[in-house]
Amino acid sequence: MLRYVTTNAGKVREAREYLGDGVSQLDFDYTEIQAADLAPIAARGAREAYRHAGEPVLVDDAGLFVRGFDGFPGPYSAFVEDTVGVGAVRRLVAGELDDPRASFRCVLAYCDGEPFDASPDPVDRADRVAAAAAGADPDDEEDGPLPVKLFEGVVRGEIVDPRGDGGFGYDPIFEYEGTTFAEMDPEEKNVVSHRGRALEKFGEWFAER
Ligand code: ITT
Repeated sequence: MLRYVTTNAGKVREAREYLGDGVSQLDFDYTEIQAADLAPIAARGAREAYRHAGEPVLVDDAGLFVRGFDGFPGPYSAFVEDTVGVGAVRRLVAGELDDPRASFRCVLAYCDGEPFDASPDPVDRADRVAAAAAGADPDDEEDGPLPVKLFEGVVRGEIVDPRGDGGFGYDPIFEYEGTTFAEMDPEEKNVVSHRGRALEKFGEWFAER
């Protein structure tokens, strides 16, 4: 059984659309390190979740990147949603920027404790260096970083006044080709969304595995 690691039920709903019933939620709050990119956060989370669960895991780290703010809130999207809310992000963009462009990004990180070709870009280099500096043996499964495979999906759109009741998080203020994600049903959103695109890549690779 593949465990989809998240505390967010909205993510699991969308993942099931793609991966079917062979996936179940693992409600595990892994440690989110501070990083400018999602990839190292997801990779680290996948290792921690695998060590916790002992079965194949898929970690989903996502965020909203506003172009005119150099990617803010990005990896801090959950913190910003929990503190000031998505309406404040909309007001900030409307008040400070002439450019409403933004992207949603999702990185899926898979780990099952077995060796395989890691992702082309060794995003966990910093982890490996830190682990080695701390005296870990990178070849020791218990000690060093486990192999992780990453799949990324991106969708570009614009920040708008909130519309729609569906989805979750920033969906009401993210418009894609005239429709906000909150105005789409889950199937429609999955076809174009950051998560749908990452899930598609993962699904193809996992079917081969
Ligand atoms: P987990 O870490 O437990 O998976 P989370 O909701 O905290 O749950 P993230 O750390 O990936 O997830 O935070 C991403 C933030 O971006 C959070 O505020 C989400 O609500 C939001 N988000 C992620 N995917 C989204 C999507 O498809 N549509 C709208 N908002 C999304």
